[in-house]
Amino acid sequence: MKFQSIITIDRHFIEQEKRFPYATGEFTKILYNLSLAAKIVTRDVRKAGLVDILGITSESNSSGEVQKKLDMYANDVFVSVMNHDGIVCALASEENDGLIELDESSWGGRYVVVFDPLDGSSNIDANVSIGTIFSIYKRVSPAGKASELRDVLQPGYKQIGAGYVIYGSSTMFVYTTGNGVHGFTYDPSCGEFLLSHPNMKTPARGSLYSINEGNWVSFSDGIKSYISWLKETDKPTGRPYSSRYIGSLVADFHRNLLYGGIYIYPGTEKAPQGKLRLLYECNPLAMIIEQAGGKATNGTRRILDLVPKELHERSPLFIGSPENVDKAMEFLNQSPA
Ligand code: P6P
Repeated sequence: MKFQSIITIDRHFIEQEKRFPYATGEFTKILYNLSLAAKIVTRDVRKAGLVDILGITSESNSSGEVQKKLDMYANDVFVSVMNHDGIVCALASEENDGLIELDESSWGGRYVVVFDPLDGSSNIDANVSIGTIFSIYKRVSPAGKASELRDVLQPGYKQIGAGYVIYGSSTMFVYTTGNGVHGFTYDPSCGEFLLSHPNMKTPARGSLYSINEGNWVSFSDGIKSYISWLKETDKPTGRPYSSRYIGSLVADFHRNLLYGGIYIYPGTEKAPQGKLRLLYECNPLAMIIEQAGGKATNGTRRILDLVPKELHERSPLFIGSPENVDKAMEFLNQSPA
């Protein structure tokens, strides 16, 4: 029986590292630690319905969202594996108000990790796919001292790595270090992430659109015109498009990355800057989509060019196939916001 070449994620990390002649292996260790945390979280997400980690806590996070036990557990897992060998000097998470306190042994760390440990957690009890999203930067503050907020408030184009884990019908780890996007599917029988989607590319145009149309009344005229245009019948442009929105960013993003289309979370009356966070949702997915040939804007500017001012700041997000994002921008730029 002829075997496909079986490439584990660890082997892929090492092969990617060869592109950097002076690599010390520290960056690779961060990727390894992230994949280890993903294996631990996937084990507990899979049995969430069986043990008492479903349901809600009395806590809420920096955005005032009630925290699900599983997302707090996931946060602890990622923090503990990241805070292990002094390579990371600064950690920031959706679940923590400020920078996560790391001990003095981390002061020599040269890297920064920003993450959303379990996005879409409001869907946990309904067994809907959820995800982890992460970004990796080089520190900008002087080494040997405690990290500073400026280490995490970097524009997205400074990311040296980004990715997500989707806990769906199978668990996948999808990442980029600026050399294409690569997807690995978890095989629980051997406890390995195996390369299943090498060099992922999103279609130039797709016919899926993802937006919460429940917010229709607060959409700008440009967005209303664009969505209405998608619903018209026009065979040459593949319209009407299909609406697909599960309300779990990683699941909606991953499907559109593979099939083509656009995901939109615009400003609304309730959230004028949109609901999604720039640092640990928009930026990592924007790096992934650009590496896969797609685009990501906030409606006027490239997401990766935005300079964050606050840790949990939000941004409108238009992300997906390049032709779909360009068409949406045409409508937005025709009508006043
Ligand atoms: P809405 C989940 O809470 C989340 O942050 C994303 O995963 C998801 O895409 C979005 O919010 C859904 O928001 O307002 O449509 O329910």
